Amino acid sequence: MKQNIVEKILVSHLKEGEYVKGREIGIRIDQTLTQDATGTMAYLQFEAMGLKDIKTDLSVSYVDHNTVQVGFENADDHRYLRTVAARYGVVFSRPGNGICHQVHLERFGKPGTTLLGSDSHTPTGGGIGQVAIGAGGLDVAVAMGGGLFYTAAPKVYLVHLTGELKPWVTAKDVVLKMLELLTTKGNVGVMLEYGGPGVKTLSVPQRATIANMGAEMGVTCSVFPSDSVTKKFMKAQSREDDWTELKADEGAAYDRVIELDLCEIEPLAAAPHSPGNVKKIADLAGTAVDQVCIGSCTNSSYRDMMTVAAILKGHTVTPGLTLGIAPGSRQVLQMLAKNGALADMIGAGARILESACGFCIGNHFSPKSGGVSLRTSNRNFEARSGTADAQVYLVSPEVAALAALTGKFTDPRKSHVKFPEVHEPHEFLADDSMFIKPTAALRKTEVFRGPNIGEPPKNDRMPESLNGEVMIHVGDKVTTDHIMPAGARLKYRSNVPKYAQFVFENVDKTFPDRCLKSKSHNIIVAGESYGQGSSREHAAMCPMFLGVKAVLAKSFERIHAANLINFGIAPLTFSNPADYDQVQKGDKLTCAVWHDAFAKGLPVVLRNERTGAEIDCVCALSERQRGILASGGLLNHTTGK
Ligand code: MIC
Ligand code: SF4
Repeated sequence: MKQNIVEKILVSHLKEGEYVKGREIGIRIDQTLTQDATGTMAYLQFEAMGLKDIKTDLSVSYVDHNTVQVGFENADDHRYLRTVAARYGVVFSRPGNGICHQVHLERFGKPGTTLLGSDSHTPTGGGIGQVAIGAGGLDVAVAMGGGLFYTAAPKVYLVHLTGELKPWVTAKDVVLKMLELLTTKGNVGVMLEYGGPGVKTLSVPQRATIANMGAEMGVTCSVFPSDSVTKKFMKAQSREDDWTELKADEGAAYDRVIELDLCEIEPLAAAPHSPGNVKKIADLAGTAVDQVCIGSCTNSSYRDMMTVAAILKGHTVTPGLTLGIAPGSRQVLQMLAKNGALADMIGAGARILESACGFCIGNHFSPKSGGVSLRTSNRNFEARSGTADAQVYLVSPEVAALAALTGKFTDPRKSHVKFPEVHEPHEFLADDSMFIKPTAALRKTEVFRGPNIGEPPKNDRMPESLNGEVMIHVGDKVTTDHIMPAGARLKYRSNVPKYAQFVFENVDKTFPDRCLKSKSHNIIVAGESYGQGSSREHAAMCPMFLGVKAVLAKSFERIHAANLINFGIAPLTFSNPADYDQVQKGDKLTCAVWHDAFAKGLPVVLRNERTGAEIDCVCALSERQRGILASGGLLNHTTGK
């Protein structure tokens, strides 16, 4: 049979199930990555499951999210992560080494392999030809221990690229165009494969930018072929031996083909407050800008940074505007330092930020009240920047750098700045000294647990019957940033009782307290695409801690639905979406056969005690998932509780 790239990788890793579209399959995971914000819980769960050895080819623990370190919490987390990695045989990437996705692409990503990461932008690895998938920490912990990763055999869309990008048009604009076409919802169960003659015109970091923001469309991953461009990149990273060719068979089939002519794309931006709210830079030109932030796992490669340096060189950032630049990795930062580009940035007045997530996760650099911030990152959800009324636009590094000089949105094609011709280097600076690689001696390390490290929370098995109350009724596209804010609250990630006090902080501050006091089983009612965005399993774990037993929504995003199941919360969808309007906050929803609905796969029907109406729910889960729910989550399920 003729296979596309996705099929080649998935079928060669298939260990359970039949490869039939939409059906659950179990695949072997070759590599895993974690970051510190999701990592502590992932390793605590790894330990709680009694796992002792890493069974993947490679597992890496990065520290890149919580590097601000106000208070002891983050530093203690870092020490736990370093010691637990040493103990179990995980590679540890020390703080300062860079953002997980950028560093993984540079040093570890291998074409044709599977990568599972506890971060929703793990699909960045698709730029180098990996099936790279984001998941909750618990799924990653299972994979580290040699367990399979379960997902539905996907629909595969081919994005057929032709032509070549014009000057000033970038990979960011390609993916914003894709977001305009596919939008941020309705793409669950889809993997994107890029192909066609346009692919060879894109470098690996450009491909990675495009694969990175597939997360914003809700696709499971995006994969590029591995070709001579990939080989060149890997050779320049001194990793030529890791290269293999990867291409679709001639005549391979796809569920949909999207034609995209690179010549026709123009500079774009995602306007507040969604990555899918795409506008033309030409139409925004002249709008005043207060802040510019360049970096994040989307756009912080060597070439991005060199382009920015070339634009800034010899100029000064306009008064009243602040420019922050965070090179994506220590490799990039060191190269900029050595070749003088860093001096050009500093000379222009840029504030050089650590090679970490920083501004992107709202950890620092929040804009002023109502400020317009241009960022090269991937998410502009309301309040994510740390300033509730800020207006965040997502743009290319080129557009960002120009705005820093002019103080306004500037169409680069009309500016007087010369287009910087920057090429990929023949040799990157490959210095792995900030990785701690596992050794037999390190396996004797004692694991350090500071006061911020709590136990993973436990859950009861599903109750026999549901005696529920709707504690909150929210609309469409509620993101995990709405459910579980990060930013200043991020430091409580390892302490669930504390972090749970902030569930829905920016939506309804009374939610946690009401849940804890309630005598019923708590229920969340939501619209379309509930749980968009981050993979943070705390958006399920903390509601579980608050006694939430079900989320009833019009639809769910993939990673969040899987996290809900892992933490024993039933993700139910309305059979009839109109029922959404018939349910109100405070309604009592009951179900006499609740546990058995999952244990035996019976239909789930809820009764609204206020109206007497019956609500038919869809609970389209595999037998494995129903078993997990009935047990009250994956930890109980695997430990036999
Ligand atoms: C994000 O971009 O929202 C994060 C922070 O990287 C998250 C992970 C997290 O919440 O720790 C993600 O994308 O999964
Ligand atoms: Fe870090 Fe931002 Fe990338 Fe998330 S999206 S991994 S916070 S840089």
